[in-house]
Amino acid sequence: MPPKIVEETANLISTMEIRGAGKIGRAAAQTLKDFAIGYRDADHIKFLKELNTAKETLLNTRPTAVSLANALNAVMSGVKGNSVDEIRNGVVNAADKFIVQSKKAVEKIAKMAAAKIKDGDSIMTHCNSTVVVKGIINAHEQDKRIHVFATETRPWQQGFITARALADAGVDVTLIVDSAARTFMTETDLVLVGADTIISNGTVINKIGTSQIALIAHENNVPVFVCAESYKFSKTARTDDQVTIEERDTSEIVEPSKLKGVKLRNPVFDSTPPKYIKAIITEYGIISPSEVREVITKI
Ligand code: RUB
Repeated sequence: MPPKIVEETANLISTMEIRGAGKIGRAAAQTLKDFAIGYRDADHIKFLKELNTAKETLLNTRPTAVSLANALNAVMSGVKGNSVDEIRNGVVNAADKFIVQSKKAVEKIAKMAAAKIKDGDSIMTHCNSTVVVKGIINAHEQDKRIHVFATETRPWQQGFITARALADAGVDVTLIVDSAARTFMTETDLVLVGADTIISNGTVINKIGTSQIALIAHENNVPVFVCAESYKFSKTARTDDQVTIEERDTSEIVEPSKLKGVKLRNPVFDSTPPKYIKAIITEYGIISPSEVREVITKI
């Protein structure tokens, strides 16, 4: 049985109260740290076993964002020594390091994304990405006159979170339904989206519908920029079929009794091929999708 604190975070991630690839990674790292701090037994072998169970419990919450696995592995890489104290210190230090670096990366990428936005630009974004929202707000704070199309993002409506955050910051934002993306792409100068997982061939896995938006952007010669911290890069997946696309309960789409006899599917992420992506903005700089492989070997 995983400890209560781990079960609680796992539950918050599964039910999407904690959501978004970066936040999921940081919450998981923080939880392993809190578990280690609160551990009271003196048996270090038992501690290691329980740490691994905690890690697996957190890992099994959502399958698509590699940021979760990368965050947990970063924390577990701090495990060394033959006593509970040594192991605890290692976990705490590694978790702190991951969280600090992750937040720094978000700030750095947001600055670079803001620099891509010109005065007068109209931006389209999909879902809710912390780093994208920060980048847009940065550009607005630089007194650039900008406008944002935020897609609703069915079925969870994360676009509402994006639109609310931008409006609260004073950004001129219009919420549109997902199927209006093509209609408004003709008024869009650039697309900014986040990522859950980036694989070595430059494919970006993000919220379902991202690939349609990227395709429409491509048709209209509108550049698509993906904002992604390096812990969203997968060191193992070589093709997109090696990444599990999460399928959530279909009751998120419609109350099942309303459509008796109708099959429903609810995949919540999709893959955007590299040819539809202008560049990926990372804390190490702005790279083309073809450079992902090289960056992965360095991180
Ligand atoms: C969120 C989503 C976001 C990425 C990036 O999906 O697809 O675009 O996770 O977010 P969900 P961030 O709501 O299903 O978790 O930039 O905040 O890491």
